[in-house]
Amino acid sequence: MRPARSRRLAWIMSVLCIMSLLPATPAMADNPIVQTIYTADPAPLVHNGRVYLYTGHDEDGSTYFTMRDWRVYSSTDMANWTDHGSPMSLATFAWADANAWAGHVAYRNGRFYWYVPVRNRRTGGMAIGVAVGDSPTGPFRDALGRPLVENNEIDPNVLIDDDGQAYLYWGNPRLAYVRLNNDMISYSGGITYIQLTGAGFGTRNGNPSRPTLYEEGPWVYKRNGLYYNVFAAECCSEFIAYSTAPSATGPWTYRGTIMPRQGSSFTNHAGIIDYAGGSYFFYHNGALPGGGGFTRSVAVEKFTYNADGSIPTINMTTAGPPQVGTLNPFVRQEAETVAWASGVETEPSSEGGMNVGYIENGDYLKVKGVAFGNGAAAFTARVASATSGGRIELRLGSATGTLVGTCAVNGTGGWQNWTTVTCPVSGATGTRDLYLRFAGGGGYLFNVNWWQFTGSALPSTP
Ligand SMILES: [Ca+2]
Ligand SMILES: [Ca+2]
Repeated sequence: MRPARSRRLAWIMSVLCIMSLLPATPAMADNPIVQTIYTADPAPLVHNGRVYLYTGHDEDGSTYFTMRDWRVYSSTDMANWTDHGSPMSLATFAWADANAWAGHVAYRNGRFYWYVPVRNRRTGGMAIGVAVGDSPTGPFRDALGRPLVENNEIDPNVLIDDDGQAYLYWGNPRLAYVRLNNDMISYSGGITYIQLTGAGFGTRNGNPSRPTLYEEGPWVYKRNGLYYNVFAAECCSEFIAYSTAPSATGPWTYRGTIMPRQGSSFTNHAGIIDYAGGSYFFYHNGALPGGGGFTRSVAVEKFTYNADGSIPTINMTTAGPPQVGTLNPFVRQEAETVAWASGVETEPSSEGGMNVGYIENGDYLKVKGVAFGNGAAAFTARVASATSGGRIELRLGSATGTLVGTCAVNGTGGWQNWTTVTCPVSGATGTRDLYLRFAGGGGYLFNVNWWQFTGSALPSTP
C-alpha cells in the first residue's frame, strides 16, 4: 500500500493534464516552476554555476498561510528544475510551532545560512531563526536553538556587502536591519528601523499607519555599485516595487513599479539574481489549478536592466525564460528534473535524493531542450513498483508526440525496491523536448528515480 496522503493535488493535476490537451492552453508553458505542490516566497541563490531556489510550501487546500516546511529546487538552464525535497521544516526549530514563512539563504565561508520567520511557541509572536548547512540542499540544523532576532515581524533577507559587512533586513510593517557578525548567526548593535518616507519608498494614500508603499518582503542586493531594495508594495493585492541607494543603509530613493498587480494571489514576493549572463526575476502567483492567495506558485521571468541600472516593468508569463543551453541525456538525469510534471508527485528516494511517484496512466514528465545530437540508441531508467508496473513511453515534442521508444516496467516487490530497465530507442536526434509518458492499468504504476540514454553505436557519417 502507498502511504496515505492527500490526493487533491493529484486530482488537480489530472484536470490540468486534460486542460493541457485543449488548444487554448499554451503548449510551451514552463511557469510556474513547480507543478507537484504549491510553492511561495522564492529566494534564489547562485552557487558554483547552479541556481538554487528556496521556497515556502503552501499546504493543499490552505485557507490561511498554512506552511510547515521549506523546499529546495535547482537548475543549470532556468527551464528544467530538480526537486531536492524539503531539507528544513518547523521541526528544525524546537522553539517554533507554526508559520514556516518567507526565508532567504546566504552563502559564506563554505556554509549556507537559511534565515526564516517562524512563530515562537514561547511568545506567540513571529521571530527570525537561522539554520546552517554544509550543502545548498542541506541538511540544515538550527544554528542557535533560539531566535536570532525577534520583533514580531517577518521576511528576512541578507546582503553581504563588498567590505564583508553583512546586513539582515526584514519587516512588515516596519523595515529593520541589523549588522550581522562574521559568523552570520549573531549581530552587533541594536535593531535599526529605516525611516519610511515617500521619497524613499513611495507614498501610499489613505492608510495613516502605513504612509509608504513598502509592505513587506525586502530583497536587498548590490549591482554595479548600486544598492537595490525590491519589495512587495501596498497590500492588498500587492505589486512589486523598488528603491535604490548609494549604500546598504540608504538613503533610499523610490524608483517605481517592477511587477504590477497580476496573477490571482493577493501577495507577491520577489527574488532577483544574475545567472549565465542574464538577469532573472522570481515571484509568485496563483497560477496552478486550485491556486490563489493561500495556494501559490513560484515563477520566473528573464529581464534586462536598463542602461542606467533601472529595472523595467516585468509581467507574469506562462512561458517563462528561454532555456540556457541544452540538457545532456547521455549522463544520469534525475526523474525529478523537469520543465513540467503532470499528474505525478515527488518523494524522498531510498537511494538518496528524490524520486517521481504516484504515477498513473497518462501522467507525464516534460524535459526541455534535450540534446540527442546524432541520436540515441537506448534508454535506461531506475524504477520500482509494488504493483505490476506499466511502461514508459519516450515521446518527442509533446505527450502525444512521436514515439521513439517504450520501456516496460515490471513489479519489483516494493515502491522503493529499485531495479534498472533498458529499452531500444530509434529516431531521437537533434535537440527536442522529451516527454516521459507513463502508461498502464489502473492505480499507481511505478516510481522513477533517474534515467539516461546511451548514444547511437553507429559512427556519424562524415
Ligand atoms: Ca498520478
Ligand atoms: Ca532521483
